[in-house]
Amino acid sequence: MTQTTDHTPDTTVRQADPFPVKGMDAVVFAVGNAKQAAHYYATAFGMKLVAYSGPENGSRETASYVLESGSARFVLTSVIKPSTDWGRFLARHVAEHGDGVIDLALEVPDARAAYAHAIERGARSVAEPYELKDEHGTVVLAAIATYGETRHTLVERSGYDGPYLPGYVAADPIVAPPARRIFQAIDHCVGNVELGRMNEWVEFYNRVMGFTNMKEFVGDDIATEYSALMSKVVADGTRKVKFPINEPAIAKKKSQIDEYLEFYGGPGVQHIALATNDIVATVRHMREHGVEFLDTPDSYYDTLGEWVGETRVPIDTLRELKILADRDEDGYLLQIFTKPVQDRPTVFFELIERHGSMGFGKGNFKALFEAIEREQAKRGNL
Ligand code: TYF
Ligand code: FE
Repeated sequence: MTQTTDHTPDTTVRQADPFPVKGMDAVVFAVGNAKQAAHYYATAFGMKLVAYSGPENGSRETASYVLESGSARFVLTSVIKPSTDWGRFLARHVAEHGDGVIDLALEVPDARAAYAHAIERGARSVAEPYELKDEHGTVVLAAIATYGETRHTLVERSGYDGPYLPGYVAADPIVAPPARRIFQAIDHCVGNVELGRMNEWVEFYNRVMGFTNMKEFVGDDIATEYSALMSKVVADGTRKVKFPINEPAIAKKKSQIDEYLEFYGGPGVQHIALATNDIVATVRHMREHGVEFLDTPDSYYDTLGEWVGETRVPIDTLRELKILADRDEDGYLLQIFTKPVQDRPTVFFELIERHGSMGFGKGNFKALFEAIEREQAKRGNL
């Protein structure tokens, strides 16, 4: 067969993405003590403090710490003395929900267009488009509401070259960062919503952001058998931004989602999955710095090799560190879950090392949910 180069233009009628996103801009946490939280993410998660805003540079109401690891960016905000609606919102948010995520901020090429599209499609406005400027350039922001009190700020950075946003100054690391960063990106951000509301929120992302459903989900079958939750995943056209949505299911035992809703005081972000290319090094670093992970019984590893096949990491190492593995038609993944990272049984983290698989660890749901239930039982919430 002869190779020809086709120079004719592609005339396929292709709908331009109505809501293009560049990726996650930041995960913003409202916390009781941002100074100490920043220390935790710097030491235990190996993140690097890059920017700060507080009384020393003109922010008298709030203190915010910006930490990065690769493309992942966390912003930790505390109120110092409430004097505006924003300060009062933060104070009440921490009082009602404990430490939690207030914003899954998305970087977009055009914040005004994204906002207009979202509002036209029925999103609730949290902030109309506005500009922030300093010597590094201009950023355009707008915000829309999602589940609970969570929002999506739409961030247009067009060439802005400051450390985060106008109002922030560059900051030096809190501790020397690890020799190699221990995670590189945000893989997905999961929301918990009330019983019966999952489909509404999936449709919200379909309609408002043009996100489409991924094939992985937890349906009735798994829910009634052992998970006590249902879950669907929406993602943007590039699959860079992935948002699973969980709701409780009626089962024999109290759902882990109900436990979250009770202690968070409503819907909110349940877990943030961090992508690593060396989960063994990541877990070792975090364990050495006191992060607690869910336990996995030895029996899981006794049969793992039979169905998961060859992985980069020997089964004995997975067993030692309690890392889970799953395989599907596209490849495999390694994953592990922390215990909740505050006293309330609410927000936790996942570490995930993907090798082809675009899934979320369906093969591990049983082992994972049993491990979560053991923790629920210890807390007296099962
Ligand atoms: O994000 C996911 O879908 C996986 C599995 O409460 C999962 O991490 C699903 C629900 C849940 C905990 C983990
Ligand atoms: Fe996950």
